[in-house]
Amino acid sequence: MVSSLESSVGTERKVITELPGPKSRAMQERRKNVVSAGVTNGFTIYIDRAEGAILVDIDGNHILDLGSGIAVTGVGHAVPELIEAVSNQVAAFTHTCFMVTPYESYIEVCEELAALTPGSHAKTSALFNSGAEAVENAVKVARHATGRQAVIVFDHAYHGRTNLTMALTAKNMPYKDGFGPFAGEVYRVPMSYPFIDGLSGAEAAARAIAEIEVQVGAKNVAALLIEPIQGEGGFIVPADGFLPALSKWTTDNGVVFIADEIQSGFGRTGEWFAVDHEGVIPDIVTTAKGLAGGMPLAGVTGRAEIMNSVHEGGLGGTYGGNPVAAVAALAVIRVMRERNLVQRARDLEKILLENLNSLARDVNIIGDVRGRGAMVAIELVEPGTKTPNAAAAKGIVKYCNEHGVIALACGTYGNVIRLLPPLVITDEQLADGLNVLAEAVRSVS
Ligand code: PLZ
Repeated sequence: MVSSLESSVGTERKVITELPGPKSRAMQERRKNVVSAGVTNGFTIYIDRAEGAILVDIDGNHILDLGSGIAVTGVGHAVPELIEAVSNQVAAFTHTCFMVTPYESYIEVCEELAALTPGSHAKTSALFNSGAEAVENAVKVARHATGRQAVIVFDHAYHGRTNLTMALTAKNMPYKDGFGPFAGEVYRVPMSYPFIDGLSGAEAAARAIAEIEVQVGAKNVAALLIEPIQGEGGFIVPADGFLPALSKWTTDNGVVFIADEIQSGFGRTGEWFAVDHEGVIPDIVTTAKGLAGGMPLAGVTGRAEIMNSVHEGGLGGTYGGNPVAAVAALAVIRVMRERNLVQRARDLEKILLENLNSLARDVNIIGDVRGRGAMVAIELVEPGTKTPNAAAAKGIVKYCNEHGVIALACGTYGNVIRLLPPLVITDEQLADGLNVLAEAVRSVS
């Protein structure tokens, strides 16, 4: 399938076949013979090209993307600056392996990560390919730096699908079931989940800390690893004060505070990083997804004395910080700055929260509306209760998909619909998407 870069996709959602269309259905049949059944698709429309917030499928349908490939294409699809940077780099060289013969763009990305991540202390970074790989390496570094082993993680956490990160991830199905044994020295404590537990941030932190001290012992803890806003677990925004209290406890106890900002970072929440909303300064930050606009790149950025405590040659990998991905990240950062997309995320928050809160007043199955920036969700419940309503979430996603809107479900109980639009989405596009979502919610109410 050859796409023409010149062809203009336009900005409007346009559904011209039933969805998935006939060509996508045929493609789905074809894949069954050769693609592992273990890899599934949220929505089996096959994509031909994309621009801004619009995906065009092989049947010619124009689909509105409210998922950004799970928070990756924050700058939108087919960004000219990114196309140019990547094309030039492909022509210059695609790979040398940074560990063999280095190049400047790797250093530039690390300079940007040092500047953008919270805190003015000296920082160094190492680059990898995927979020899971970044999290694994952050844990490796924390263990090496502290000489301790235990890692604290939270209920509802998601950190990846590799062996260590499966252990760090909370949810069994589909991530862990039958894939053990899992890595050891991982301890899970309760998250702050205001809609469910009603606790203040200080109370929820005290509860978590008490469990750590009783069941693990502070002096055994290498790292406390947390998503400042949980992603896959249900867009759970902890109560104010929870993250600062945990951060203080880690500092007091020589524990490395690792913020997994793979989903919540890179401008998504209306700050460069979600911890910035509460002035928390992590010892290590993991990044991926939005960092490179769709090219595989991940970063581990932390206090220089922690990151540099690792012996020479202790960190690396063939492709980590690949030059094509590195220049893509530099282009993304330039576009984010020039187009003021962090501020745009705040504007989107206003529209999203206003709209969804008003919808929540009209129907009886939305228990909670929450999120920051362009990372906002609704939690679906049985009417008048806090009991998860996964069937409603499923019905809503299906309705949206059939009407040409990509919306993603998440949550430990599968009852949360999350919106992660590209930050470049127009007001008109967002209004259109929210209309479809409202129809979807009403259709299952
Ligand atoms: N940490 C906070 O959100 C990836 C997972 C999709 P990788 N989330 C999307 C799926 O079902 O596999 C994620 C994340 C947080 C780590 C990761 C892992 O990042 O790039 O998928 O390895």
